[in-house]
Amino acid sequence: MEHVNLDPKNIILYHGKVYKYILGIKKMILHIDMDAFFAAIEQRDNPALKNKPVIVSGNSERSVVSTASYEARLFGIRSAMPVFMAKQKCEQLIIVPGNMEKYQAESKKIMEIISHFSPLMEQVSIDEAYVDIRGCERLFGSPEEIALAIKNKIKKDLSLTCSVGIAPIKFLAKIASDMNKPDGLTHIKKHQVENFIFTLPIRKVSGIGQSAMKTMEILQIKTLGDVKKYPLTILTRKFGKLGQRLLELSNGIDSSRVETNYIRKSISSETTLSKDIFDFETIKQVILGRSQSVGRDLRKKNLVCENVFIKLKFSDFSQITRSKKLDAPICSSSAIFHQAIALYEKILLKKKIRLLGVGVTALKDKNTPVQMQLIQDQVRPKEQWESVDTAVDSISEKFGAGIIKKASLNNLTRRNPHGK
Ligand code: TTP
Ligand code: MG
Repeated sequence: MEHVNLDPKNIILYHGKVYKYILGIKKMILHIDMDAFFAAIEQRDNPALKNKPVIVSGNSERSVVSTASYEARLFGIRSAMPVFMAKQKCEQLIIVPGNMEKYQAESKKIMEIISHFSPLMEQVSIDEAYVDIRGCERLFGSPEEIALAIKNKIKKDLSLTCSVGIAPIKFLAKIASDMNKPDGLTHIKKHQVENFIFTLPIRKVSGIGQSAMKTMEILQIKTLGDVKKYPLTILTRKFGKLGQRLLELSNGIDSSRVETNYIRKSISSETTLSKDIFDFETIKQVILGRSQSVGRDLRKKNLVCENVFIKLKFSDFSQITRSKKLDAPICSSSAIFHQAIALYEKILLKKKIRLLGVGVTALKDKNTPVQMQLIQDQVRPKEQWESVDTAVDSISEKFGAGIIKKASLNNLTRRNPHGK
């Protein structure tokens, strides 16, 4: 569906038709970009910096601004500006040295939050990502609702704001996220695309360098729509490959997709039990059920894990987690089960259990070139477990995940029918 005949002749002759065809694609892309990312983190962590003009940078003669808080931007301070110049623009400017480790850690948390809304996610820098949300609407609502949910979750969990752009084409989603910063939400709807492109200042299109901008001036190309005044031969002569891309974009054609490069950092499954329990045999069976569910999810995504954890919530609602780093990656349900049970057996149980969860972290692509050493099960050799997993997975796929489970699990898992 995404393959479009990009023969420039067709675009020019039939651009109206091609345009319609492109916009018929059921694609809805979100671009999420954190606001004044490094500075916002510093302002969050140090109340003395709140609502103040702050830049993050080195403090030497040669330093440049890495980012400026929105308060500092009011003075005309921008990223990449020499610090001495920033100081001239604002006397009360506060300079904070950067802490890359902290920013990376926050970035990870943000990407993890976003990844829960769609598996089609592409992280493009430390503070921005695209997600293709087609197919997620039934789960999370309209594009605006999804964007708001992402914004709210990031705000609630991390006390940071972001701006989100929504559009049916990737390059427009990025432009949209920049339009109402900070804390913005901008949706370019399908019927607005043609007009939007027509009036979009050409400097807003990424990938146009200074010398190309000069040529634009000479050719009187002020908006993306102006590009259509010229045939492809002239555009490629003047701009090389960029010429063709600009012509495509001016016709609403952006065949670039969201290239999934993000792997969720954890998979887990938990059940609130229909009654609080103490009995080991029953607990074991619940852990088995959750391990099967996690294993199935891992294998479906072609992942392996190097860390297993369990979560227990007790009758008084207190909760604990226990985790174990493994020597080698695993993905079989039995191996996950054995690790989870070993973790459970180390806990001295004093209260009845209300909720049980099993999860895995440190996920990797199964094809990562490490030696796959599945933990041997005492009862069945590894190959047999793998074939059991495959059989269980395919039956679950056909008839639903709940079809295969031990009979005694059935009465236990009714309190929360959605218990994952
Ligand atoms: P940006 O997203 O470009 O900027 P920002 O998040 O600070 O502000 P905005 O609200 O406009 O999105 O970059 C993300 C981070 O990358 C930024 O906080 C600091 C760093 N960065 C640099 O170190 N040098 C630079 O020149 C730029 C542009 C960013
Ligand atoms: Mg940003």
